Amino acid sequence: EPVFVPKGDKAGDNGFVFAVPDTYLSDQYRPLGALLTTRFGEDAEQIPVKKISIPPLGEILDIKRDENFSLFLEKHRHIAGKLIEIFMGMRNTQDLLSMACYCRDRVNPYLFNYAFSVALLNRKDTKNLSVPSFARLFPDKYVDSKVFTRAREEAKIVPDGSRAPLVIPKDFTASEREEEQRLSYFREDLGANLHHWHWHLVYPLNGERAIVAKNRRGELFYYMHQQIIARYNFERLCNKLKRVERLEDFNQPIKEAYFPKLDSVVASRAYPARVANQKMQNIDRAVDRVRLDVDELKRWSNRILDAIQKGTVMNEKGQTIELGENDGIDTLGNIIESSVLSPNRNYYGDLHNMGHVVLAYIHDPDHRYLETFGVMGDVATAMRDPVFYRWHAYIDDILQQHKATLPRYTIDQLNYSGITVKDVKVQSQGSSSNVFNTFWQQSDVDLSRGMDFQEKGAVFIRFTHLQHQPFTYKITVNNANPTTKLGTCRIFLAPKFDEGGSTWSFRNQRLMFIELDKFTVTLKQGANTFTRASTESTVTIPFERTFRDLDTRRPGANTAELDQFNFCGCGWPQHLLIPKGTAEGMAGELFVMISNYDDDKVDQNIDGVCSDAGSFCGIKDKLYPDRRSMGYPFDRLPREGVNNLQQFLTPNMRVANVTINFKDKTFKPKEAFV
Ligand code: CUO
Repeated sequence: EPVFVPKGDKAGDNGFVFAVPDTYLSDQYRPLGALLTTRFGEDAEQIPVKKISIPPLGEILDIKRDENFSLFLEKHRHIAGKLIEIFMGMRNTQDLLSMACYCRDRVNPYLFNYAFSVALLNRKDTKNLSVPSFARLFPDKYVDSKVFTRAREEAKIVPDGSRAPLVIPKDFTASEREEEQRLSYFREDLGANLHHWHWHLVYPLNGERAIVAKNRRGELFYYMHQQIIARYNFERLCNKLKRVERLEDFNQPIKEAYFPKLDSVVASRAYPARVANQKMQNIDRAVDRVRLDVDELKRWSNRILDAIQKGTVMNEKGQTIELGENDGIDTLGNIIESSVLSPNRNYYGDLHNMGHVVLAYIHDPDHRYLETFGVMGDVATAMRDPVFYRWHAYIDDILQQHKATLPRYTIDQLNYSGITVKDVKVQSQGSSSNVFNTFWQQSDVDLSRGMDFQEKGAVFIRFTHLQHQPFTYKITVNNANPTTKLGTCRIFLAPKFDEGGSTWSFRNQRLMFIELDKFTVTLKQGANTFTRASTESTVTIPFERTFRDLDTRRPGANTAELDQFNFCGCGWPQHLLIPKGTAEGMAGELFVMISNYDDDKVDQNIDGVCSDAGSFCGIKDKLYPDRRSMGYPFDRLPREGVNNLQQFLTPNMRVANVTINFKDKTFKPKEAFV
């Protein structure tokens, strides 16, 4: 018999003892009963919940409801792991719902949302449910805090249906005097930050081994973040800035500052700023159970670099594990990040996570000002801060040192006998061949669900973000073999020149290639021409999914159509597929390769959901969909005698010269580029 959430908990029938709550959140407001009804609306849906016995929450409650929550803090990670285990352990969805209701009322909201989302994504009985967009639940992590006052005003005065979208200016965190501000459209992009949050949700650090130990997760940590750095560097060159400098010297002042202008609704505090020229400092914060000397980060780095030199790591039992040609990067990714899969966290430490923590507490390392962490402390907001890229460039450099020890690809490992790429073209409508067109576009997102106010209905926020005109690739391939062959078409893009206007050495340019797409092709004997739309990319998720729920609350919205986009939020946003380019036209090199499918294929059926951003996110509940090392063929140093891209090419590869034209014009929502 379903009843509402239990009141006055007592010993349960399966031996668990309830944590007896003093109050329910809603009980405090019971004297205001009538008001409560209006607040939630008389037509609010009431969901029956089964009465069950549940384990005590214990230390899970150590993170207070009004604290900020960080996956980079060991204490928070550990607690999140516990809560995930509880949600995963519920016998059926009814019990899960009861548990969720019970926790929702007691547990820190970010922690609850994170752990519950991980469980929904990983439980067999819920994995086809959609996880609500994080930006809609916690818009405070994505939107200039000023907008909330305006939103409340708008909602109070204007009836639902007639409200105008609230426009957020494109540049709200700094003026043009700060050159780093040229990259704010990338760092503060809603879709990029949502992708990053979602990636870490799909690949948690703690929790049941089955959830953490996803296929090649350490390698994907390396590759997905390497690609973010490559994309960031590409954008920097578009904006006449040098590639990001890795944060290597931990005693040097950090010249870039960041002032987030975000308020945490849960913590009722502004996210602290990071002023210019601060240095990393030793952390000693009892409240967060974290104490760490900056020197410790260097010690961990040196041990990892030492292991890379030796080609082996040592596990906790003192045994030696080889860093193999194919799986060494996976082990190292888990060591550096670090996840519970690290073979020796005691020795190799927690380098990447603790770097985030030290940078996130740089303004109050010993808690004397009772301040919480800055944006670097949270995967939902970290990409906003310029120092994120400096830190990750440092992490990537270590992983690249491992890649530099690997055998170089031989011509045989690169070539596909009998296959020649004859021609590569990009076509954007209305432009000559090999031109990408970029511009500013506005999009509306309804964020009212994450806002706590009485008024019903939607309040739309209007963002301005980079966008490109959709385009198609047209690729001609000759198959001189006597039979039909299968190949994997791999498409990458890099700037043609470095920041000084010179052509690249292969060693440097290989790190600049951003993956655009990867798909299987069937090659009959002789000439084959195939086309592929930019929207089909296997690194991105569709525009509608980043900005999903866009129209669901507007009259006449096609909710069925939007529902199909509601599954998987992990994936680079389609609107950032192509870097900004320049007004005068930025020269790029589009690289296309057809590799031998026999060496690429992974035998599995990937029909179904969540396969469209496989390159960055893997495929839900499946093996990573490409057997090659991630980043192939650019993940290693070149063979002897190759100094530039042309020398690297084998007949199954081809490079097209392309131009990225940026038009400094802002188009209205859904308005097409003309
Ligand atoms: Cu994604 Cu540092 O790993 O943020």
